[in-house]
Amino acid sequence: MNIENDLFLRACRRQKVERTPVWVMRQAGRYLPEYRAIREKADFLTMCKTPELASEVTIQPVEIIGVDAAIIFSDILVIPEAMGMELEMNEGKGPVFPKPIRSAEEAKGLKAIDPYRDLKYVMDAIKMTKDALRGRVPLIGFSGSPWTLLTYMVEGRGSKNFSQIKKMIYDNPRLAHELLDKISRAVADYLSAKIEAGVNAVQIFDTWGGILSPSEFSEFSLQYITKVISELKKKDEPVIVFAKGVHFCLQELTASGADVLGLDWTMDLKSVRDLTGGKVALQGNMDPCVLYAREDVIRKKALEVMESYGNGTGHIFNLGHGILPDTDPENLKALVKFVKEESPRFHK
Ligand code: 1CP
Repeated sequence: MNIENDLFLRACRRQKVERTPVWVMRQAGRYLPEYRAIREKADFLTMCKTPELASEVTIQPVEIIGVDAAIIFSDILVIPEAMGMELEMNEGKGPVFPKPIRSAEEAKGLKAIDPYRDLKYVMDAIKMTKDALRGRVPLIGFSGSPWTLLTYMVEGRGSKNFSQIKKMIYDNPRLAHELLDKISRAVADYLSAKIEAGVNAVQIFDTWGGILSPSEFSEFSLQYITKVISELKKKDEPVIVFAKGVHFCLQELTASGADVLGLDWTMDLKSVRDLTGGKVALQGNMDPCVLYAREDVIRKKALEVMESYGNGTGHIFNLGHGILPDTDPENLKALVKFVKEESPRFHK
């Protein structure tokens, strides 16, 4: 099916665009009253597993905010669940694996996944969403990186100092590598199935890459991201890698096979553009907290991001991490409108 507004896909491929495309990470979520209305009636995992609900909240930001891409509603933690780990989504406390994996014994129960069977609900949600979008904008599929998934599987929940996963990489690196290998297989199969089901691009979230030193990042995260990308069955759909806090490894990430690097707000787009030599497109990178400010501040900061990238294609406007749940949707609307109005002059 032809896509009516394909600015996002053209920018990913560094082809000419009339203006800078814009979407935001976590755009389908709690900051939207329309999302909360559905979430009141169903718990989070039920929403993920009910294609009608997942599809409805995926489309909300396209219709309400006017973003240039949709991202399928789900979570990165559905993979460990499909591999056999019990997952609880506790109200207010976030996701928890009550039986984290910290030893070879505990790792034995992890299964290889068949995404068409174990994550069929995601594929069904993608197909339903593609139908409902009727080609208005592209649909993005995503996964956690093997490293970020392992972090949750070992810690059992969000963490402050990541002591359990770090203990594993120093005390039993062989086990960490065995697990990362297994997870990489699952991620590659899962993303390949999502592409087959109809997503137009995929994003790999390496939220916790930045807790590692440069050499450990190469060994425990980058290596496996590269493996996943090389094992995708279809190669036409752009691959975005968002690795938070890895300013030390951007050139190496450029060689991972990614088409686009997602950047957090601690990096300067111009420097990264120079460093990566136009080999990849860049996505980002306004601090999500700017959306707490008045509209004139939001405009000023958004303009700084666009000016920092400069002229020409290859920039996808986004935040430097997910939008926060207490953001006023009106402020996001104003941001998206501003990027649409202001960006054509960077593409003359
Ligand atoms: O109560 C609720 O409604 C649940 C809140 C919520 C939502 C809306 C969670 C639990 N996950 C999601 C959706 C989600 N998660 C999307 C939706 C698509 C979109 O609109 O972008 C995506 C892409 C994710 C990805 C995700 N989940 C990441 C990577 C991105 C990031 O923000 O760094 C991570 C780390 C998770 C784990 C997770 N799931 C949920 C929470 C609260 C967390 C963070 C846990 C923690 O570290 O404490």
